[in-house]
Amino acid sequence: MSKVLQPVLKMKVDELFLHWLSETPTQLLLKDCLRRIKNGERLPVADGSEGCGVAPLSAMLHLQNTHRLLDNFSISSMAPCSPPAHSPSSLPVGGYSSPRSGLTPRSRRSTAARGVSQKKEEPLTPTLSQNIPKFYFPKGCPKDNINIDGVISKIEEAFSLFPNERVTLEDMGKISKACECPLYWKAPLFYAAGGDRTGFVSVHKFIAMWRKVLQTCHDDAAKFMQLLARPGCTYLEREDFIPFLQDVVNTHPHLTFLREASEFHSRYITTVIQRIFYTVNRSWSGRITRAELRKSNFLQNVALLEEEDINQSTDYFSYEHFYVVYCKFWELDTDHDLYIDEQDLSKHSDHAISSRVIERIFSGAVTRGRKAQKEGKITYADFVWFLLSEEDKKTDTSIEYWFRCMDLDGDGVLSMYELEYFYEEQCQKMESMAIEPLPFEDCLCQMLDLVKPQCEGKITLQDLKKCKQAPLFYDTFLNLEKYLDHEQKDPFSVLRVGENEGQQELSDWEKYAAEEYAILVAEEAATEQWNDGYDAELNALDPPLANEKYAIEKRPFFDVPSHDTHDLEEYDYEDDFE
Ligand SMILES: [Ca+2]
Ligand SMILES: [Ca+2]
Repeated sequence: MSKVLQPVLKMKVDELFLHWLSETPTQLLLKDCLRRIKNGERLPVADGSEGCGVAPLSAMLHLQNTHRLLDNFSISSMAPCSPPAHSPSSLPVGGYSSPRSGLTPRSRRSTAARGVSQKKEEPLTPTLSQNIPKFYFPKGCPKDNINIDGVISKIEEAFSLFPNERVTLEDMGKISKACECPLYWKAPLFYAAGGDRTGFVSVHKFIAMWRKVLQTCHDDAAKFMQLLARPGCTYLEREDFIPFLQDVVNTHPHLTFLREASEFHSRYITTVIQRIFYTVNRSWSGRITRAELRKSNFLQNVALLEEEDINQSTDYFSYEHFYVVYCKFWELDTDHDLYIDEQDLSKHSDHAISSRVIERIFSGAVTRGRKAQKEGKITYADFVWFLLSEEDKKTDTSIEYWFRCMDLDGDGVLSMYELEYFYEEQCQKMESMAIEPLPFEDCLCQMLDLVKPQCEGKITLQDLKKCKQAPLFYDTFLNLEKYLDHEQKDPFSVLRVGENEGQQELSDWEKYAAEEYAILVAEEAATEQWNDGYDAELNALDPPLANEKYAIEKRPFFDVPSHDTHDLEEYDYEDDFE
């Protein structure tokens, strides 16, 4: 067939050449070349050769480009341009047609018409189509030197050490290591091989599962996703992390004290899951993609779990951070039903936060996309997002969080009207404290100076991320206490902080959590001491009364008033995720 089409191709080439010749830039170029030749000048040539060869050369280049263009249209009729595809999904499907459908229309039309469309499908030499290397690897770029059989035989060896070559979750760590995975991949590996149904995994089942993973997934993000995601899913939802995190709670050496307090497992797990989504799920979709996982530091943190103190994982796993978040919530949630309303939240940080922005939080500005909530209430999970955003306004998620709150009409721009609306409340508060507030116009000038929006008078999310002054900006409108703190500071101190950025400084969140944790621990110690003395006295008088008093005074974590125990048992993870 290609022979039959040969003359047609030549015609096309001639046609394109003529077209090229008739173009104004070509004619100018040729005229210029002619002038140079007449004047005896040298001609600039790309490949180092000289002389009047330039015109034919560029003509050739032009033709080559044409070939490439055509090539893009007919690529599917050629041998696959990528390495033998490991999965059909490795290239986007939409842009290409199957070889058959590529040929059919041509054979039908070939006798009828001889237009451009006919020749578009002219099969080009495979070498040309193979010039486009595969560049899209959703499951990681395959490595040539991986010896799957070698890896498998190591795993078989590990299994052979167990009776009947069956391994329970308890011993799964050894298999995880044989797979060259971080230790805490053990539960995901166990469940992915069906271990939850039988209580163990057999060597055959496991190897069948792992071989498939190795063949289709070529980096850690792809493998982890494959293990955790539900079948056929290309993203991770909050619930997908539960078995993995429950195993961390059950087996991590730094969480032994948490193991005994099983009613708090779900709180810790909820906190970690919210922190994972807060940091990793940059799209706010509630679905972590492979690309998001790959870009984040989450898997490095998982790998470090077996080496470091769990509190070193300040982005996700820190127990101390969990303790701070949970205690802060407990203080606000006075009836301990795990929901808080506007009034509860306004008590945070001694009413420092503007009631107008709290109203926005409850309007769904930053909780949309999650399940419908109780009327006028937010959950503990929502509070995790609030506290992280409130105490560290430098992170991207926090900047987005407050932007959503302040962008009343949701047009992606903070208008002067929106800024004034929030500033008004700050002014009222200051006046009630006998502080003379800066007039809005002056404040606005300061803020525009600070943020330097690209488009005059319109502050966008991008502007706020770029200016590195988001904390000062947001606190001016949303948190009076912090705003007044900023005001008292030497204005150059902000700049000096910026200068040291190269060094690993604690984040605002890490500083806050460390301070609060120290305070909570000190309070706890004081309470215990007080209780000990008080108990001794009361015990002598009236034991039941003493016990009652004790129950009220104790810290929330290890002592939950008994009437709550029932609620906690009923309370499943689902509620936390709303
Ligand atoms: Ca409540
Ligand atoms: Ca707006």
